[in-house]
Amino acid sequence: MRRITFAVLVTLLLVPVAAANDRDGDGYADPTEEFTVWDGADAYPDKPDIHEPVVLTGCDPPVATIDLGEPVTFTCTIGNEGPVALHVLIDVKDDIHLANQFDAAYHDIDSGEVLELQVTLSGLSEGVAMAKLRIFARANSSVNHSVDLPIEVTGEEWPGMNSHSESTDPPDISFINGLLDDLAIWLTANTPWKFDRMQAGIILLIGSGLLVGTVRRFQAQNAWQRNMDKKTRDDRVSEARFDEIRRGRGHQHPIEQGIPESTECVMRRNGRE
Ligand SMILES: [Ca+2]
Repeated sequence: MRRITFAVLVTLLLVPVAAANDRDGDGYADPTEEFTVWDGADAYPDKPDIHEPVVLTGCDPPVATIDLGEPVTFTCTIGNEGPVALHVLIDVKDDIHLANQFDAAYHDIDSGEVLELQVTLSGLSEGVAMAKLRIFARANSSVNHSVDLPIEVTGEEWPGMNSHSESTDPPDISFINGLLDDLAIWLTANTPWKFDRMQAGIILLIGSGLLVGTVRRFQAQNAWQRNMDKKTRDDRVSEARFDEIRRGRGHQHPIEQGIPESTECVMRRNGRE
């Protein structure tokens, strides 16, 4: 009985080991579709002296000096040196002096493939900062590889910040503000009340609304007048036609009356004759 229990225990202990292949015998199972390097498999299944995934990294520029608000973009390459495809999580750990604009994401890197990423950070406060590009190649382990991104943030405000914001903002805003300021000054000078830019804007809005209303009314009146003119013209034409017809009938009537009269006269005349 004891021997049977021992045999069962030994078999149970050996089953998982026997199920997972370990070609180089370093204690790390060979990667399969179900159990990948990400899950903890051997990244080098044919080398007994190595099992952790190795990535080759580099970022350009190696060092950067930026002003407050100024962005810097590093071009980083992550190459998979191993014989097995890797599934990795890449993020950027920022610093108190930096604003991070890099979105962490998962990537698949084939054996021998080199991934290229753009990492953008900008200066938040003055100081010497150290951002880190981090590559996690294992699900249940700490950072597998990291690249230092040393950045010095000066106390100066980046001059490009204003030109940048000006180029992104609609340029006509300041122009309108200037106009409204002029209008406010004019209104204050020419009325008993004091006007600021906003009030001037409201007045301009109401004024333009009234102007549009007036123009529309004027256009409507014009159209109506034109129609009336046309109508009276048409009326005059038709009246004239009626007159002509009336007059025509007037002329014809005596002629029509005249003919029988004249015939009668002729007949009478004939009868008398
Ligand atoms: Ca190995």
